[in-house]
Amino acid sequence: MSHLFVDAESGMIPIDFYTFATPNGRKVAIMLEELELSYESHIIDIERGEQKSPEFLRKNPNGKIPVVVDHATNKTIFESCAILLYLAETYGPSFAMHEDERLELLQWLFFQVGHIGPMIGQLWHFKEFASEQIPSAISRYEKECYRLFSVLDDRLVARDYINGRYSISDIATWPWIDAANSQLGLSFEQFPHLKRWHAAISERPAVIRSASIGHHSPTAAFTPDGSAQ
Ligand SMILES: N[C@@H](CCC(=O)N[C@@H](CS)C(=O)NCC(=O)O)C(=O)O
Repeated sequence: MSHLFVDAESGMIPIDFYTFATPNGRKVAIMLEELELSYESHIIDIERGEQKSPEFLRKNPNGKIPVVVDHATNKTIFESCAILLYLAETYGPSFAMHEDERLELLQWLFFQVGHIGPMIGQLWHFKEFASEQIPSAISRYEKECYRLFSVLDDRLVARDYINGRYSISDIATWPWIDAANSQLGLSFEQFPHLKRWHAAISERPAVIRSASIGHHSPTAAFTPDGSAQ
């Protein structure tokens, strides 16, 4: 496994991670922690619109977190699943997939990007943030979220993880399922395999450590041994 440390001469942390405490930010936080990379996290307060500042738009023209700037390779990457793929391919041999696994992995990664995130995101909006309560919108998205829960539950009947072994499709999906359950009150009662998968990932040390990243606190830099700088 590649480890990046603070460059002794420049004192520079190789990876800058721009984030906020949301499911898309959490995915990348989990991955950085799983890989034990050295990085510095920077809060971009999306409630105050910091993601639309000219400086941030130069990093992501779509004006959303998360973004990773890797000074070791001189790359700036937006879109959380592109970041996961980049980190897996660049620093995570244990996350690399054989060619025959790759196509299946991509399908579940795109399933997360195209369905899980947007549907749970819409439910979140209509349940928590909309200026008026629209029961038909809440019921439409809740029904669709439970349908997606059942797709995942079926997939997990005969597998520990979405692609068999723990992979970036789990890392991409878990923060949304966790938020749907803990923030939006969606129940796992009818979905025992999803519940077991959720519980197993919740216990991973990297996932536990990632919970504090993106919340307002003094900017912290994390090193492979977990200490803050
Ligand atoms: N498809 C994007 C979605 C990113 C996204 O929606 N980020 C949200 C937070 S989870 C955001 O920055 N929202 C602020 C805004 O839309 O202005 C990804 O996966 O990175």
